[in-house]
Amino acid sequence: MNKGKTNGRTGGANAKNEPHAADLPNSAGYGDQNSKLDDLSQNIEDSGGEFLTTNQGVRVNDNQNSLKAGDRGPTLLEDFILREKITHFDHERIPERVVHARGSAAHGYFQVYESMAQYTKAHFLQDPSVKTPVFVRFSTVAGSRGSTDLARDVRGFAVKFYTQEGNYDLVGNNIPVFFIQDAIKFPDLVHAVKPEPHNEIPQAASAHDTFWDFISLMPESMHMIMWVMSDRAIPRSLRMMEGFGVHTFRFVNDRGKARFVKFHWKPLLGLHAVLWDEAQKISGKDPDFHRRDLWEAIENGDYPEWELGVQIVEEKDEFSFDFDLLDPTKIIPEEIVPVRRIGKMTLNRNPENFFAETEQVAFHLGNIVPGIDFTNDPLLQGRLFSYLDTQLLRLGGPNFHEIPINRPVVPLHNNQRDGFMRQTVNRGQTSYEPNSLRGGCPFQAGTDMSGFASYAERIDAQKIRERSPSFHDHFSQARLFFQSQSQPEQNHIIRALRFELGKVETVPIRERMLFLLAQVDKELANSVARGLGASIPARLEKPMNMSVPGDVDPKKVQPKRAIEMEPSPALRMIDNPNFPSDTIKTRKIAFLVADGFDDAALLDMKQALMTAGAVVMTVAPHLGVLTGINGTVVKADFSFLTGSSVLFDAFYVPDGEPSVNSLKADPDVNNFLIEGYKHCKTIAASGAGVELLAAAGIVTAADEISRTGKLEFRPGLVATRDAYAQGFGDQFVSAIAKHRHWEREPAL
Ligand code: HDE
Repeated sequence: MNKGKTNGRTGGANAKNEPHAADLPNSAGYGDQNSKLDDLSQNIEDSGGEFLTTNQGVRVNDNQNSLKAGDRGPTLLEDFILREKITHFDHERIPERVVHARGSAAHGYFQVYESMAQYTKAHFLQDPSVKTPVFVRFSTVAGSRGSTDLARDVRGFAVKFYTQEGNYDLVGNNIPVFFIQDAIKFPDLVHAVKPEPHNEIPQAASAHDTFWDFISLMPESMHMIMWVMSDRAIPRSLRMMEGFGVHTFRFVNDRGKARFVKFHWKPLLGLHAVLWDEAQKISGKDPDFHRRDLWEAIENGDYPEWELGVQIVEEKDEFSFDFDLLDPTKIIPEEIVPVRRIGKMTLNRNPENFFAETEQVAFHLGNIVPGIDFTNDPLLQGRLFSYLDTQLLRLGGPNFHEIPINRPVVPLHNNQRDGFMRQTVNRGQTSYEPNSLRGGCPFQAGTDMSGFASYAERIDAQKIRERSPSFHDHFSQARLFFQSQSQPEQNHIIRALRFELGKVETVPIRERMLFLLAQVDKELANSVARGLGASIPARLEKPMNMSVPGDVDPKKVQPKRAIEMEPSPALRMIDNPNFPSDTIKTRKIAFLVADGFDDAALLDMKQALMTAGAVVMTVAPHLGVLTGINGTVVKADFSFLTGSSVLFDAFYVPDGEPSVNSLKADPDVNNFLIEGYKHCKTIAASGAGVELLAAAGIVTAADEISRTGKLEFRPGLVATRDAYAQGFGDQFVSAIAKHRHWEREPAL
């Protein structure tokens, strides 16, 4: 139904004849997420129970045939219904984002735990009873709109807070540092990583010559490279990754006192990743894996949650670190400045319409509210220009703030007018300030009326194009990251580098990379070199024709002073002390079944897993329904054709001879289990189900003899010939909670 209204709130200026500055922070009705839903719903049209019309409201009487001269004659130009429909269709697409094109989003709300007034006057960080609506868009960076979710890539993590002081956008990533230190290098970085321009290959992948050519000449990218080669770049779920504001920002309190702040999002489901082999297979089996996972979790009521963390640094401590707070290739290790968790964000509603919301949402680092401010990080400063600029093109003009998803929940009053697609009907004679004809409206707001005033930082400098020497150490934190990883995670980084550089065809690029990796960690470089069948060059060979020495000057590559830091457990994903390691909530468990399963063996285990919060799905030789020996009927969620081992976290084969015998006859079932085993996932079987694991070579006769009554034969292999063994379900749950059993992974 078309509610027949548009733009209820944007037209704040026309809704009341005499808007007043005092209207602005008016809280009534705006403080919870439902108000944002109401706001959006004014534009919702769901075509339910209505006649089909043209865009002019004329009812269409035949939507099957164009207007022709006779039933076999030519189509007539007069057919305005056909022309309108085809013209609209021809113009349906807008340009995709130049980066972060592939995205998935959800609505939710944020609540602060306790007032942060001591640090910031930002209204949404004052009162724990206020629910601030948010819209969050996750994305990959390099791929096009239709590319796979499972690319090895940074994930965008952009949050729009619809606060009562206007929109605040925290436009971050799932990695706390960036490739480059200065915005002027961003177009080069993006051109290097995108498909190569001559043949548009490869899509959504960094494993190609131009990316590594650029990186091998940009030592400042080395810390970020460690992160993107780690499992952080292939998350199990968007719900299981951290978010970071990356830059250092400022908090400013109502007395004007400023402090530096770094923002973190900590997922309550913990940090989890898939293996690279899985990622590549998922890209074929379900390229929408992350999008589907987020959508389904919200539909199931498993609302994803993150805590907002802050690291606060007093201004007087600006220079007390071994790195520069303004350098976006550096973190502040949590062991030096702890992360304080100050509030929680819950995502609880899927978008109504992908295009209207996820595609048209426009985030901008410059959308900021009083109490938060920028710093002079040169990457941040460049971003401040880019977002509005790109959105003018992508969203077709200067009025995209009127699109429902971008509209603030507070009224807007200003003298900006007209432009393509202007929706607001501004009333009155004046569109300038100062004016007397409208009593001076709209007024400037004093800082005591939530007027934004920039932090008055003192600047006294020469105008130069230079990089501060305090930005020159490119390796200490790269090393800190690598050395803070668990053994399996280090192995994954090495394998990722072998894979990526193995796809590089130009040998000198590989060699330059090996040289840079050797500055990070000798063993890392040696191990990558072994995989490439190459050796580490003694010096960095600069290409002959290189015109810009700058940071790629080999002399600068050697750090003046290597800073040694204690490993930081907060940087790893496995056994990271900041996250729970005992939950299997929302993990997907596949039950491998056919007709003739043992009813109780299936139902009891299902109950145990669901009680622990997991999602149980059946995979069977055919779709439709399956019947147990005692008549229980269950639906087959997948067949072995539509499902795949890489889409699940763990597997269970219940007892029931007829069921197990039909599974044994299908070679796809073997592959399914062997692949799951190879990916170090938990596998369980009861009664005759153990036979299936034996047939796949996963359980051996020796295993059975040596286990002496234990339910877990080997890490992550939980099996019992007794279909109803005591504690079987609990054992399976605790094995799944380990996420993966890395002991099974082959050595490098
Ligand atoms: Fe972005 N970035 N970026 N970026 N960025 C965009 O804005 C840009 C950077 C980030 O879901 C674009 O509307 C420059 C860092 C996210 O819609 C564009 C520089 C971080 C998103 C742009 C950076 C980000 C974007 C493309 C270097 C993490 C997706 C479309 C100076 C802190 C937001 C658009 C969404 C999107 C420019 C670097 C995060 C072109 C110039 C660092 C999450 O404006």
